[in-house]
Order: sequence, then C-alpha cells, then structure tokens
Amino acid sequence: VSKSKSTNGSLFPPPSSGYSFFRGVLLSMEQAYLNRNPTAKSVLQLVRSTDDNPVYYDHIAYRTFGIDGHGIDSISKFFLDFGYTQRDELSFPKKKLKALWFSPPDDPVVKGGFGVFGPLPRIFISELLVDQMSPQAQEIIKKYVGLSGHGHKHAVLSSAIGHLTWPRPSHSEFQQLASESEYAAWTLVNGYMVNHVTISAHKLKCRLQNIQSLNEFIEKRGFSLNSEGGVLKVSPDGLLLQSSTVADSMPFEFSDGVKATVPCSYIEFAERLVLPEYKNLPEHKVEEIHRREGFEVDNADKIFESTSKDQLTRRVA
Ligand code: OOG
Ligand code: NI
Repeated sequence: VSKSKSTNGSLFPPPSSGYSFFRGVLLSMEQAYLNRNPTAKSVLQLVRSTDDNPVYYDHIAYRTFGIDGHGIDSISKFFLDFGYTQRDELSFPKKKLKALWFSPPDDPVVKGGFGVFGPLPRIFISELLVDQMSPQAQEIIKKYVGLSGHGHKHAVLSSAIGHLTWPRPSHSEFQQLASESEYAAWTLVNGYMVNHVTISAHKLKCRLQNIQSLNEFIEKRGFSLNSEGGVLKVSPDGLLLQSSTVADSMPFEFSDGVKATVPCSYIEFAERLVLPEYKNLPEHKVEEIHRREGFEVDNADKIFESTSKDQLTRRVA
C-alpha cells in the first residue's frame, strides 16, 4: 500500500490500520466538542496523563428536537448505517424527553488506540417531545427548525464541524425556552454538538478505576461535579455507577446583539460492575459483556441536570 505525505508532513491515511471513515467522523465530533469545552478537555487530559493506559469511551450523547426528521433519527441513521443496533427506549415524562441508546458493532480496535480509536462507544440520543411544549415554545422551536432547511439531513456533519444548522436565536427566544425547558434552550444554542462523552471508569488501569476515587481526584483538582441527587448516581441494581462534571458555559452573541453566557457540554464517568452470574470470573477474564449493560432512567434524569442553571450557578458560587 503506498502512502502519500500531506502538506504538513503527516501520513495520510494514518499508518494505524483501524482508521476508518467512521472513526474519522467520531474524531471530528470529539475535536469539535473538546475545542468548545475547556473543562471536558482538561479532565480528559488529566485522566489520560494519570493513567498510563488508554482511556476508552463508554458512550457519546446528543440532544435533538423531536420534530419529524430532526429528532433522534437525524443522528441515529448514521450510526445504524455503520452497524450499530437500536436498543432500549427511556422516557422522562416530567422533562418531556425520550431517549434511545444504540450498541456498537464489533470493530477491530486500533493497536494502542484510545478514545474514538478504542472499542466503539455506545450512543445515547434524546429528543424533546416538542408537541407537549407550550404554543410559544413550539413556535420558537419550529421557527429555527424551519430556518435550518435541509440541515437535519446533515446533523452528523453539523456535529463534526461544530456548527449550528439554524441561525442564532435572539436572547428573548432563548430565555423563553429556558423558562420552560433548559434542555430546549440548550439544544437551541448547541444543536447537534456532542453533549458529552463518557469515560469508562472500569477500563482505567490505575487507582482511578473505581468511580469514587475518580470523583475525588477530579474534585480535588478544582472541577465541580453535578451534585443533583448526590454526586454518584447508582442504578437500583447497584451495578451502574455514573457521575458527571457541571457543563462549561460559553459567551454567546444572540441575534439581537445581546451577549450572555450559555451552557455547553460536560464530561461523564461510568463504572459498569460485573454481573452477579460472572462474579467468580478471574479479573483478567472479565470483558465488557460480563458487565451491567444499558442505561438507567433515574441516573439519566439526574445526569441531564449537568447543564442546568442550578448546577452552573452552584459552580460559580
Ligand atoms: C443525557 C443525560 C443522560 C446517561 O448516561 O444516562 C445520560 C443528556 O444530558 O443529554 O447521559
Ligand atoms: Ni451519559
């Protein structure tokens, strides 16, 4: 195979065998996310430099407006095309949200690869049940979704380049949505941008592989964790443990010239414990399939709050 040198002197395609188009897209989404979210970037670097081993992702999450073609499907079709399988639906009636998660296909891992070059992450996509919102909120959402034209057909591209598919809203429109649903306001200004990536805690090799130590380690270094319902979110079966940072906020210039900060993205940690039926497996034989799968509504309900005003203002205080 002949390799050509690009103008900056690096080889293209990169010499690692597992560099596929699909992983290239994930890499662009990850870069767009890390470039906008200094906390996520620092936390990831901190964990990477502390653990001498590769850091892997448990899942990547997105938010959408649940309007024909603009909701979960707009992102999920890309993953389904590349071999993902649709799994369970989760519903959050109080927040007027629903979510679906998708499990990855088997894909050879790039030797020494980490992040998006490690084992492929699960995908978690939620959507706002727009028809349950007030007429005023629906009008704003439909206005921007309409202005995006065919943008929803390119949701993945929008996420990868980190650019909204609709024009920026006015400050009052943002406020109106925020008063009804912080999720709606977040989605209006962040669009298809990655909402978070999740570090797989049980795959870390050092002392941080226990999520409690990871939480302590992160807090000691001055980062705030989402405290909604307690920092550590535990599933009823006790086997899925999750925590997350408070989202970064960013200065944003609204269409009417108002400048204000808006919530962006956060980073999450997840520890999946070994299922009871495999508890006697020797540690070196334990694989991901022996651990707790899926997501948990009550955990997720609290993780959503990572971008809430309550959590963000707590952080500044
Ligand atoms: C998703 C919150 C839920 C999880 O892992 O349960 C979640 C969001 O904030 O959009 O990430
Ligand atoms: Ni998550």
